[in-house]
Amino acid sequence: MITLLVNTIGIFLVGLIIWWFWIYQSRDDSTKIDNLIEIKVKDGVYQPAHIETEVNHSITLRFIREDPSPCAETVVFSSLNISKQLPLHESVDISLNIKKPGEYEFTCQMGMYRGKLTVK
Ligand SMILES: [Cu+2]
Repeated sequence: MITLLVNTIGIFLVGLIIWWFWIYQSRDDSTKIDNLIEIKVKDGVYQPAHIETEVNHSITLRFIREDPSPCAETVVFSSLNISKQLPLHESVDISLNIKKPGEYEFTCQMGMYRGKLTVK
């Protein structure tokens, strides 16, 4: 009877530790970044390809490249002078806070992948 009780408490504590360190903490991490937008780089398109934000507003674009072709390996925001390598299946964050309204295109280095960030 006591063994059963000890085992039950043990399992409960293990569950609590797992919840605290993995589930609870990981949820906390994702809320630290405001306005996180995940963009998949796949099948010749950015998904989503059109993102809207406001001036003086911080956003983070998280690029996840799932296309192994070399075409997809760089994302370029030419009007912002940003160019980033995208390793396959890894996420790459680009944080932006744009001061001027307008349309900012982002493409791969050959311009086959195309996306647009609209800042209002
Ligand atoms: Cu390309």
